[in-house]
Parts: sequence; structure tokens; C-alpha cells
Amino acid sequence: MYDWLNALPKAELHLHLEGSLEPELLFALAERNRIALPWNDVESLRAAYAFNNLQEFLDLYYQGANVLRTEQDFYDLTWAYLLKCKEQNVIHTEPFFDPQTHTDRGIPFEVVVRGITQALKDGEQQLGITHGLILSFLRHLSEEEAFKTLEQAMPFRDAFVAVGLDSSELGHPPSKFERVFAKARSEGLVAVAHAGEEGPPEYIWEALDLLKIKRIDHGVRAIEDERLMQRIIDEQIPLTVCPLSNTKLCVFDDMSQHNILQMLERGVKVTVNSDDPAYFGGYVGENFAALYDSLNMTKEQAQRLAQNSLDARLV
Ligand code: ES4
Ligand code: ZN
Repeated sequence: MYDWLNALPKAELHLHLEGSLEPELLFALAERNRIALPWNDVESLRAAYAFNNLQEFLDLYYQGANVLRTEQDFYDLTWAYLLKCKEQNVIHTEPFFDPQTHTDRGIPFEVVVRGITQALKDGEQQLGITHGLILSFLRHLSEEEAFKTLEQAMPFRDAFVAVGLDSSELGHPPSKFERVFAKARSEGLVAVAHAGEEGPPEYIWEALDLLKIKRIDHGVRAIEDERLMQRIIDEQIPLTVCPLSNTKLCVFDDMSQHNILQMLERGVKVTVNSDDPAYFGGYVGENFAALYDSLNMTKEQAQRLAQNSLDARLV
């Protein structure tokens, strides 16, 4: 079954490039850039990957991203992820990157975007993996800062296909970014947003109605609102679900409690994704394997999930 799952052609639609930074590469980049780390070795860093909620993870994730300094660093990060895609038959990927995580540390926007886009280009030519990059705003920062980031991005407009919204969800509803998203859409960018991961179904409604998103990132809490469920089924709005992420961040107590297959059987266009694979215990392949191990996912269900991911591509 594991080999069969691995061989399924699939797309990944919810992946934070900064979250694919494996401890080994993190230590190598720290050494290359002469940055002191608060962990003694790879093992003690891995041991710190135990989270009770989204915020505990984010605190470590932003700390880890601090080793990313040069264009080559962003290239190496992206390339390592693409090699994983190749291994697992991910034939198309639509990764997020968080420019503000880097520009706020004094890393120029163009350093980040050049490193990432060069690797994506090489991935297409050398590995045959197609892509669409998504610029994600940090929702714990202000609307004004998001506007500034969108402005910085405009000289590189063709490098992106969409804008997204991530980071701390509770207390930062989609409505906070209604005007930024309107501006981004006016530039021809598609909108997606994290909603209903830790936040309530109301945040999913707002993301759909105010941000006019074409795809919901996570969205697992939609199941608490029957009217919302009907809408996402009727309109076939894709959900980019991340099973290992949800269990590591205690959105579900255990994988056996995850609702992805329930949603699939109700006709929701759900997809399987890894979110932050270096932190949550695996890439898309490991997420599919976990659904087989804990939820008895059938081959037929796996095929539908993989087909959904190909259908839900933005490009
Ligand atoms: C994230 Cl799992 C998750 N949720 C929200 N924002 C994020 N950024 C990176 N991973
Ligand atoms: Zn995410």
C-alpha cells in the first residue's frame, strides 16, 4: 500500500517553504552564515518539536527561519523540498512563502523571491515539477504592513499566482485584510486563506465572502456549521487539509479522530497536504500513509484525494 500511495501522481497545494526547513539544513545554514543557535545539535532541535497549539509551533518556526539569509539559502531550501516532491510523485506544487518573516529581519524581498523562483524554475526543467508560488501575508501583523508587502511584491508580480493568509488565526479574522485582498485581486492575483484551522466557521465565511478566496487552507472546522458545509459542497470549494499538522498542533487529539474522510464521503473537495513537513513529521507521502494507518483509507479514497489535488490547482 505505501509504495502504491507513493506512486500516485499528486499535487501539493498547502506547503510553507519555511516549514520544509529540515533540522539538518537549518544547522548547515547556521554554520554557513555564522549564526549561533540555541540548540546544541539536530537531535535537541527535533526534540523541541512538541506543540500544544498553533502558536507554540509558530514561535519555533519563525526562530528557525532566522538562518535563511542569502539567495542561495532560499534556493537550497526550495530545491530540497522539490527533491522530496520528486521522490513522492508530487508532480505539481503551489507553495507559500512568508515574505514578512524575512523582510522584517532586514532580508531584501528580492533576495527571497529570486532564490525561491530560480529553484522552482530549475525544478520544472530538471525534475518536471510544475508550480505556482503563493505570497502569504502574516495575519498577526497589521493591514498596513500587508499593504507594504504587496507593494514590494509588485515588481515581481509575474513570480506569483496568488496571495494567502497565514500565522496566528485566533483574534485575526479575515475581515482585517479585506482591503489588501481586494487590491491583490485587482492585480489579477487569486486569493486563498488559512481559515477554520483553530478559528471558528465564521472565519471561513468571512474568507469566502470578504476575501473572495478560491480555496480554503485547512477548513476542517467547517464541519461544525451545516450551512457552510452545504455551501462548500455545492460550490465545490477545495479544502487543503493537512492531517499530520492537525494532529501535531492538537486540532484533533489523534489521527483516528480526523474528519478528512468524513468530508470526502460527504462530497467536499478535500486534498492531502503537508503544511510544514520538517516540523510535523512528514511530507505528502507520510500524510497519505497516516490516513491509511489510522483511518483505513481505501485505494479508491486515496485516488479521489489525489485527483482532487490535481483538480484544485490554480495553474
Ligand atoms: C502555519 Cl500550520 C500553519 N497555520 C498557520 N500559519 C502557518 N504558517 C506556517 N504554518
Ligand atoms: Zn499552513
